[in-house]
Amino acid sequence: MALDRTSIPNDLSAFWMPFTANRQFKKNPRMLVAAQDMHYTTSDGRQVLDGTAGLWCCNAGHGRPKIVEAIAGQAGQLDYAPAFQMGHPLAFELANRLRDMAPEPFDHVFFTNSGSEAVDTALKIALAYHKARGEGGRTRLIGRERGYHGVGFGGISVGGIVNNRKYFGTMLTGVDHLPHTHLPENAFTRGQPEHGAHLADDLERIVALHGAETIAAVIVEPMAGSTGVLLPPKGYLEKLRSICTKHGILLIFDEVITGFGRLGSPFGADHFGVMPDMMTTAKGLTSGVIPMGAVLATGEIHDAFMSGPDNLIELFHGYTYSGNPIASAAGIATLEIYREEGLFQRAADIAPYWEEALHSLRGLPHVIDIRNMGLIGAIELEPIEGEPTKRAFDAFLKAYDKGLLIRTTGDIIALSPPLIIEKDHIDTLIGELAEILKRLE
Ligand code: PXG
Repeated sequence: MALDRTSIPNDLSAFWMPFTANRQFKKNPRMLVAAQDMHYTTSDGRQVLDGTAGLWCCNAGHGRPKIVEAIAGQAGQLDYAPAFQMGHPLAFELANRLRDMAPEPFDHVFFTNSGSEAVDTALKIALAYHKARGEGGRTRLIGRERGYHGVGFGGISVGGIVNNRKYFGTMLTGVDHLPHTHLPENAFTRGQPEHGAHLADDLERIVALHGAETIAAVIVEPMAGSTGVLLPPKGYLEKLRSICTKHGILLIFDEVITGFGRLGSPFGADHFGVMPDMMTTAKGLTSGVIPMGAVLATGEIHDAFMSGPDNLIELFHGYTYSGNPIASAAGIATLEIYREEGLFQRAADIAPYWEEALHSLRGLPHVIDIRNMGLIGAIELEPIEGEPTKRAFDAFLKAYDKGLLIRTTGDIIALSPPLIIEKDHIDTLIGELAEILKRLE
């Protein structure tokens, strides 16, 4: 008989929950026990509309039979194969499909298990790439204020979110940060804001300060998600690209959120028409079903490692689960769903409706900014004086009670629904949210 896993366990103490107010949660837990398409089911039997694709990851929606069958079939066929000095066909297959989906210069794929690992991998490849080319003096890494690049030491070092950094010592040394791109004059912009391309020029200041020959890479999210949806001003990414090229610095786009259709294109690089040298991905790669990440690199980067005797390992890096068979099966099935259902185009097609709906919240109490791009939206609320984050978190709790899953960061409500969302889901999500905002203290 199947175990009943739908009731709340009677002891919640052992699980130390990530990025969670553990004591508050355990007093009043919010438990999800099932999911299908656009909805979660809670332990008390309620349907909750998924306004966030889980954590920005379930781009194909939930409970997709093709992915479920691929995982189950692969678990029975080949559950695990050693990742080092051994191979299995599905990892190669998935790498090929990613190469085919990615913009042209990206023809090599390094698998990881998460976005954090993808970021650390890309930073390490950048350092080793320069060393392989005889420019081992390029050791500095440049991130950006308010950037989120996961929680590994590399990621928090180049990241720019103070609470993710300040408890954890000195992190990597030799890191500098660009200013973030969030300017008050861009409030209520639809899509890319007008003002702020000049903020990329700060890279020239950093180069002048340290010397280009000491800088390995710049890493940015093409659109910063986790920190509250900060959009790149028009011309900004182009400037970063040209300054990096001018000084021989690698440009890494962290596409963990912007990859796999979130902006209506395969990657943010396609959407913005700016090509970095590496892209980090995760989340939507398997529609969140199985942990997996990947770094996509250009041939130029890959080939720089391919010298010396054939029997030497070229890159001393990898994970036990790099290209895991079950994750690979999930990834292949996910990419097939995206292609068969045209989900990236679908996101692009519904984006104008999404934009209109979001901006209809303008003028409601406490709303100080609304931002959107692709199937992403952010509603920024005026913080309660002396109690930052409380107002948005109250909205989150009220939304959950009303059957909506939203996400908050600071006093910003972030929305990123599965790409299968229909117009009536948008009406429900935004309509209910409007009612909540009207009654918020
Ligand atoms: N880079 C970016 C741009 C991300 O958004 C990571 C790296 C790290 O990925 P992993 O798989 O190691 O978590 C992320 C993750 C949120 C939220 O609600 C965002 C993330 C994770 C959890 C919550 O904003 N982004």
